[in-house]
Amino acid sequence: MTDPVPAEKRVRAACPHDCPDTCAMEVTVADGRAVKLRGAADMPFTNGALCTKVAHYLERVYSGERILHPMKRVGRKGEGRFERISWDEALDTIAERFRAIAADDPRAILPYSYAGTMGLVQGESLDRRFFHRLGASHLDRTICASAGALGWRATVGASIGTDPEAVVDARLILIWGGNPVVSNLHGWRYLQEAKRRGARLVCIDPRRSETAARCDVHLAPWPGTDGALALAMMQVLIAEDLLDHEYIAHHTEGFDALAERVRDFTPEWAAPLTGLEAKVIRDLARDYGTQSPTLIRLNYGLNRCAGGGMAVRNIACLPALTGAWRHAAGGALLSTSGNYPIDGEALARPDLCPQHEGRPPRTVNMSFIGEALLEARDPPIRALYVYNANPVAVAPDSNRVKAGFAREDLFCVVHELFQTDTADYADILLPATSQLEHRDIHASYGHLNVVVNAPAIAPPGEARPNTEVFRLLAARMGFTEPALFESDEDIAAAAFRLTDSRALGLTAQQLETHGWARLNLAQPFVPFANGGFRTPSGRCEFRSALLERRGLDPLPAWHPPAESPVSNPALAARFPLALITPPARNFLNSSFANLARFRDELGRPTLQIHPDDAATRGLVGGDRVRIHNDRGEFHACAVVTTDVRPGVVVSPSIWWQKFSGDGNNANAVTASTATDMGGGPIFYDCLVEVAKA
Ligand SMILES: Nc1nc2c(c(=O)[nH]1)N[C@H]1C(S)=C(S)[C@@H](COP(=O)(O)OP(=O)(O)OC[C@H]3O[C@@H](n4cnc5c(=O)[nH]c(N)nc54)[C@H](O)[C@@H]3O)O[C@H]1N2
Ligand SMILES: Nc1nc2c(c(=O)[nH]1)N[C@H]1C(S)=C(S)[C@@H](COP(=O)(O)OP(=O)(O)OC[C@H]3O[C@@H](n4cnc5c(=O)[nH]c(N)nc54)[C@H](O)[C@@H]3O)O[C@H]1N2
Ligand SMILES: [Mo]
Repeated sequence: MTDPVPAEKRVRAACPHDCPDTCAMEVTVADGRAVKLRGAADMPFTNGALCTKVAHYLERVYSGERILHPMKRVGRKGEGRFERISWDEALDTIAERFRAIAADDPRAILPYSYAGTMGLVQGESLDRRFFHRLGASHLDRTICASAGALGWRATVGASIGTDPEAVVDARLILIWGGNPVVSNLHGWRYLQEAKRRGARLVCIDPRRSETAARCDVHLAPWPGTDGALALAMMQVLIAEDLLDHEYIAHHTEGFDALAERVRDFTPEWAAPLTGLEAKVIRDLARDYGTQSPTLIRLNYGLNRCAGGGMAVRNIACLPALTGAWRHAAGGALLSTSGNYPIDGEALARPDLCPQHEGRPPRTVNMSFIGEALLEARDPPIRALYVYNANPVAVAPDSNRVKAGFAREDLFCVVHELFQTDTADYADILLPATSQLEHRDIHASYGHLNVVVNAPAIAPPGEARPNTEVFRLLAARMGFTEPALFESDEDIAAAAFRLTDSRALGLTAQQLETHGWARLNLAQPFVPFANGGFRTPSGRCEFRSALLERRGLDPLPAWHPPAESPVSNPALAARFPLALITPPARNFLNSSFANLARFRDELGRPTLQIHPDDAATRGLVGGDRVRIHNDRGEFHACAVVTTDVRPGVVVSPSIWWQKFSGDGNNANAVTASTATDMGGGPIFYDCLVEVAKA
């Protein structure tokens, strides 16, 4: 007699999506089918709740639109017509093409991935090892946060800041370039609690976002001018001596040079640049300099502009001037990711790269994939392997991106759950697993916990995890290094450098049953109360050694937007409106945008425009409009609203082009220009004109 099969089991999971909240989840499985998914009730940050999207994750898992089998292209590139093939044929075809190209120059092969899953196993382990061993071009993963990350690192030293669970005791909170109600919902709960306890919330955002509408004060600067606002705040703090002199003396570097630098950056100077009144700027600085504790929750919205790196750097200087870092609830937070002892080299094994004389490694910037595909020489890109990403929809200047993907001589593999805009251009399309069908382990960039993900159900059809495909491909290529064949369990177990076995306070096995663990940091966690910055000097660097070494301005400075009436009047004469395209609440970048529930709810792409701007163009709400500039155009339905300031238009994103009505999305008009630091894109630094379609 065998034991009866338990009717139901509970499996611990992690939300895989690119969001600071990295929720711990629990899946209920009955007869091999996931029947329920909920936020873990025992994990304080998740607090038993999921966002509107992931609450319906099972619709994604069981969607009839999942890719179930390997396929090869039968139509034209981009047409999206495919025919089923076997895994053997798919893998043989890829290995054969890769071998032939690598015989000439393996750098002609380019992996392309971002954060379709944030898991360390499915996102940055065997994939990296495989392409390293192959000698392929490296991908610089800049598309989201590289400008801000570098501006922060230059100042503070690492992606470390205030404990997001400690913010409840702050008195004044600046929510700067972030929209947590949409993009950091669980973090918003703590900010709301602070408000309940009496904190004043100030939101700095060119539009009245879902978050701005719930704050005490909304300041709407012109996009890309946050750097000027922060400089003016510093000028006021220093001129009016609203400083913590002891903190500055012991824990900062370069104060005298900073004071000299900002002397002329008065609120009167910043007013015409930002579009805010000088008095408003001065009052904000005075509030910031006299309240305590003050918290700045800055986010990546403000780093998607030409001066995005310097803007984040300028803002990161503020809490060191006032000593706000002394308080658990004070300071500033951009990302928590630097707290995790992730063993990047063990995961990615850069030592597997072949050393060829006279053939230096090549790195390609993912944000400008259109240029790379169309213009790269020495060698040109001949093969592309896309996974965890949808570049045709999300990369800037998509007409160029599409032209690159349409190259007949490009061999393109796409590994996906769904037939995205990018998948339409694949020569070989492979079926990928969802988070419920593979193993992983996750760090977070918005809290301080590790979250594990155990497989809950069998993959549908012939879907396979990223790691499994790279193991199979490595064998087909004749590679023999054991690191290319490691199991997901072993990779997960080695993902964190746990030389101090108490770093998590739990063993790997305990973690698997418990599902999550907070990093074993000091409680309360006040990272820079006594200095201890991760910069070369160990101090908060008003004068940055890192930037100086890179030949950049070592001091805070004003880096204007690339496209604005002030910085580029000639362009603004033709395209006077600043377009920003932040995430729609129901989409996660371009993920979920294909699911009927969310697409139907949003209906179609919209463009929010101020009544004055609508009137001068003869537009009324509901009009179909054409948003255009020299790079391209897309269509949307006009929403006339005072939620946007005059001169600014907003189109919540990221739509799939094939579902947008006109075959384009907002990235048809965004620019392939790089940020001042980190080589990131400038999605929110984009001038357009709007007309009736
Ligand atoms: N629901 C949902 N959640 C998400 C995502 C999603 O697509 N959907 N995406 C995830 C990802 S990948 C990321 S990186 C984060 C992004 O989330 P956030 O870091 O919050 O960034 P954004 O949503 O890009 O922009 C936030 C706000 O900045 C404003 N903004 C635009 N330009 C400027 C500017 O120049 N200055 C200032 N001060 N504000 C500006 C926008 O209007 C927007 O309201 O969210 C994650 N969470
Ligand atoms: N105009 C405009 N453009 C933007 C932005 C914006 O605000 N405005 N935001 C930018 C930002 S912040 C970011 S981070 C990028 C995001 O860009 P991407 O990281 O490309 O994000 P997604 O569009 O969500 O595409 C991820 C894809 O990975 C797939 N995927 C998920 N899990 C797996 C898996 O396990 N295996 C495989 N093989 N595939 C998987 C999903 O189905 C999905 O199609 O977009 C950027 N583009
Ligand atoms: Mo992002």
